[in-house]
Amino acid sequence: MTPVYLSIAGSDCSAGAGMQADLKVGFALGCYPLTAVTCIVSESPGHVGSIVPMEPAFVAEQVRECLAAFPVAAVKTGMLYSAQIVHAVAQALPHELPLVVDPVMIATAGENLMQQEALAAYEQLLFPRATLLTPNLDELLCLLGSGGSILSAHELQDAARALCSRLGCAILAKGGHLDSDRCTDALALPDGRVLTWTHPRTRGISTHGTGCTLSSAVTAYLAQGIALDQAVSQALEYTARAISASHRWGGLCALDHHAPESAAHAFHPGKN
Ligand code: PXL
Repeated sequence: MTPVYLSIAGSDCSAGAGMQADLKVGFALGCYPLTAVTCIVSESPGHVGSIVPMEPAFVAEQVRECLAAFPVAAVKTGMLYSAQIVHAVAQALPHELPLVVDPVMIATAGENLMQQEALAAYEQLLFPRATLLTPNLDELLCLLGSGGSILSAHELQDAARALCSRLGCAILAKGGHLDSDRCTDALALPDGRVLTWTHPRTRGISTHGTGCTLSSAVTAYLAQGIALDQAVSQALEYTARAISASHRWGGLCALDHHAPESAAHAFHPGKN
């Protein structure tokens, strides 16, 4: 049976991030991705216009509707925006499903995607239930509340370990914003292990939606029954492929989630 997962996320009309990224990843990885929409964002790469949040009760209604009708095997949260939406989601979610929380706070372009008060609600209601949190550098510093900086892969690992022991859930600290030629990502696990992956940086492109793509890919692999460390490893590979195959629209960039072979199949169906 096709694995099903539920993404609770915002809509990005430019189809790079948010639920549009979740849909692309889910179908590319052979899953059926359901989407409960939290906000509608008018944006394009490098620019966020307006954010229209949904009624919290309506977000919860979408979640319950999906859970009642489909065999959901894993859940991901993306942009939740407000404390009220975090509350509504926490109430609607069952405790037993694997839960990936992408703590979306700030867009790559710099705009706030979360209201300040939502942080306390996340800490109280969602982090204690998360299987995995996927903060980028800024989010990691904010969650640690240390006001410091993370400058090296080593510091990234220490920060991931510190947040993991504080929250008791696995932390995938994304080092994509570190200033170096190679990117390191660190996974701190509650059993004390810290795993790292290092890969060369893809230069010359400025993507949007990589965080959503990565957290969605981890959720898709978890929905397929793959163990967390393997799910993260495969999701990092998938995201690196999507970045290197991204569409370039003049100065803009959108991730491509189709392997070259599947594009060829789509264009030449008679030849196979
Ligand atoms: O990449 C973070 C993100 C998440 N969700 C939505 C977004 C963005 C970034 O722009 O629009 C809906």
